[in-house]
Amino acid sequence: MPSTIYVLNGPNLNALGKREPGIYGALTLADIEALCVAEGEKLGLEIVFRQSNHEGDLVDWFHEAGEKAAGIAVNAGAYTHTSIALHDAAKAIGIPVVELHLSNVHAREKFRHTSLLAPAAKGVICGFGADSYILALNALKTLTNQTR
Ligand code: DHK
Repeated sequence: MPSTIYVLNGPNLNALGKREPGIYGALTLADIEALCVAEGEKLGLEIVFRQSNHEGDLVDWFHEAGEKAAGIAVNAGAYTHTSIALHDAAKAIGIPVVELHLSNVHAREKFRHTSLLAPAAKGVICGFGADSYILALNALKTLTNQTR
């Protein structure tokens, strides 16, 4: 049975493609979902791909993934920098969380240099555009081979 990985996306990522393409790239979130599903097929991972602009949805999906999945790849958008609730949710579940970003947040505004989620994550990938998602899935493949 393939392991299930939740790929979760936070606020404003529904606008990818038209949102600051010089920073976030030309691909839409649907394009990125298709790339993730294709990579999942290669890796033997079933991908559950979701986006919400609401913090509580993301918290609920962390808990759902904790019951149903082997790991989470999450681009929490701006909630990365503000959300104690997502930090606590990542700590409340027993599966690895990989934080990811399209842009290199460390080369941008200072307020993006802090992640409240990162201390609760297994690791962080940023700066590789849509490839950040692919790298996160590969990291989770390795991590979940080590766990379930
Ligand atoms: C996406 C966002 O929406 C920002 O709030 C983060 C991240 C960076 C990204 O690069 O994917 O600061």
